[in-house]
Amino acid sequence: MKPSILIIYTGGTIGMRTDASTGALVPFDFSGIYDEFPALRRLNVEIEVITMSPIIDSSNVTPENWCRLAELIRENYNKYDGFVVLHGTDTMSYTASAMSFMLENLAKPVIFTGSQIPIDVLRTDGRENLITAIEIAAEKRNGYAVVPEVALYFQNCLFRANRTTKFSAEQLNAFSSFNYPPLAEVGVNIQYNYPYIAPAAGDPNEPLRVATTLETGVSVVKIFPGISPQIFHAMLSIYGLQAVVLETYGAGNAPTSDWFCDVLREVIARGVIVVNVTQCSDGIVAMDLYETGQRLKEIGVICGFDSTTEAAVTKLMYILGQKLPHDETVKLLRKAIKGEITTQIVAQN
Ligand code: ASN
Repeated sequence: MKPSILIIYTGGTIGMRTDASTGALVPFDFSGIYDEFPALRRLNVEIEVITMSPIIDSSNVTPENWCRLAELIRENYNKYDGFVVLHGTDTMSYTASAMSFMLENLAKPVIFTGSQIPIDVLRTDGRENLITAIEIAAEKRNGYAVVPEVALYFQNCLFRANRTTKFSAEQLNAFSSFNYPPLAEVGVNIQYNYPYIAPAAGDPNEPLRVATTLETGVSVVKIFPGISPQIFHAMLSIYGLQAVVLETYGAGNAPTSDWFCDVLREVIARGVIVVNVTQCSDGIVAMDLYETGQRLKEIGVICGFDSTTEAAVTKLMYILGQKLPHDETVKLLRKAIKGEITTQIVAQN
C-alpha cells in the first residue's frame, strides 16, 4: 500500500504566486497540487492537502495557531503515515519547536518546510523543499517511519526541528542546526544519519496526545554592554511574567555588578524562572567556566545548555502550561525532553 501523507498549508512564501492581473502575491491553491507538480505522481505516495484558515504570514503566528495545528495533526493522526507542514520561514523554527513538545507521544514524521522564493517563480526553492519533505515523511524502514519526530527540511538538509534557527534572510539555505548534526543530507540520494534520529516517542497505533495549554507569560531578554539598571529592572518586572530566557554572552556570562545580580535575585525570589541561553549561535552555556557565569548559578539562574532561544521559549510555554510544582518544572528544564539540548553535557552540569 502506498504511504499516505497529509500536507498542511499554513501560509508563508512557499504558497504565494503572482496574480497575473494585479501583480500582487496571492495564495496558491495547494488542492491542485498534482496539476501543478505532475512529478509528484511518480513519488508513489498518496497525498492529501488541508489549507488552514486563515492563511498567515508566519510573522503573525500565535500559540493559538500552534494549538489548532496540533489538534489538526491529532484529528488526522490515524489516517496518515506522515505529515508535511508548509509554513512561513520567519517563525518556522518557533512553530516547529513548539510542535516537538506539544505532540507528546509522536511516532510519525511531522516535517516542516517552506521556501525563500514563491512557488511560481522559476527559480523557487519551494519545489525541491516540498517534494523532498514529502519523500522523507513517507520513508519507512521495516514498516516503521524513518524519521518519527518533528523535523525541518530546507535546502538539502533535514534537521531536528527544535535545534533549528533561521539564520539568513537571503540565502536559500536559510536554516541551520548549530548544535546538533543534520538528521539527513540530500544529494543524489537521501542519506539518513540514523544514530541522530530520535526513536518514536510512542506507538504509531496509539492515539496522539497533544498538549494545548501553553503559558505565554514568557519573555526573552538579550543583555548588551550599556544596558541600564532601570531598563533591565523594567524588563523583568512585567506583570504576569513567569519565565525569562536570558540571552547572555559566550558560554553563559553576564555582568557581575551588584545592581544586575540584585534584579535577578529579586525576580527569582518572586518565583520567576530565568533560563540562561547564549547569544552565540554555536556552543553551550557552561556556568562554571567563568566567575561571570558562576554568579548567575549562585543566584538561581537555570542553565539552558545549548538550547536555541526558539526551543527555550516554546519549552517554557509548554512546561509552565502543565502547572507543575516549581522543582519539577526546573527538573524538566534541565532535561532533554525532545532532544532539544545535549544530554551528555546535561549530565556534567
Ligand atoms: N514572511 C514570510 C513568512 O514567514 C517569509 C517566508 O516564508 N520566506 O511567512
